[in-house]
Amino acid sequence: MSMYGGVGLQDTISYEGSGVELFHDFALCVMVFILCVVVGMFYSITVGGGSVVSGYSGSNYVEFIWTTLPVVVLLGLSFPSLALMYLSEGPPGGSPDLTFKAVGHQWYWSYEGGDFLDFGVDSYMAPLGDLSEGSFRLLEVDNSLVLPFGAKVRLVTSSTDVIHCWALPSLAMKVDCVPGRLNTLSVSSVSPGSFYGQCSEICGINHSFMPIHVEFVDWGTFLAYVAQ
Ligand SMILES: [Cu+2]
Repeated sequence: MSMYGGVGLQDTISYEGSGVELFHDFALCVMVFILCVVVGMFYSITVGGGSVVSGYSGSNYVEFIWTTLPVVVLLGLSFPSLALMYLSEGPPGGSPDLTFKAVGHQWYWSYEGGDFLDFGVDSYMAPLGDLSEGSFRLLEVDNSLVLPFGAKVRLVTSSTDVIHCWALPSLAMKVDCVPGRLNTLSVSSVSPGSFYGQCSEICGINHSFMPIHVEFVDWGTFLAYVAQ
């Protein structure tokens, strides 16, 4: 369990998600460094009487540093950020093992399997009366999305009415479902398990009641599920 699991956040289960977690840590380090420098300078100028900065008035050297350093920092943040953005849309040139479609409706999800022509389920939030002990209130659904773990799954999202957002924190993933548009994202888990998310776009009165439940299972279980 990473430090995020320790504070109650969900651990990531994909390579892309681990990349996002690493990038977050890196950006946080950069921000803490900048904060320390700014606080140090502020302290030096006010309480310290400006002893550190005295003698640098009109210095070309200092102006060069404070112009180029932010550029270097921004470039250092932009490259891993762009790399992650492209990575989250799937491996470059790599063909996915499976394609699934998640369509948002007011207020439920429907899933279609592009490789299994007659596969399609509607996924509604399970009513409170149907919950058993240990299940999650407002997060359980009647039909969850079952996917094989370790497979490269391409998820295509869209919507039939308003903008929804298919979000799964364990995959560090959040993609808008826009009517008349297809957005693509790569969904792959390195471990089996049950993961929960919610619609993350304020989409109407029952916005909070369209949860997402993805189960990552082995290929045998997946094929048996699809064959049903
Ligand atoms: Cu929604």
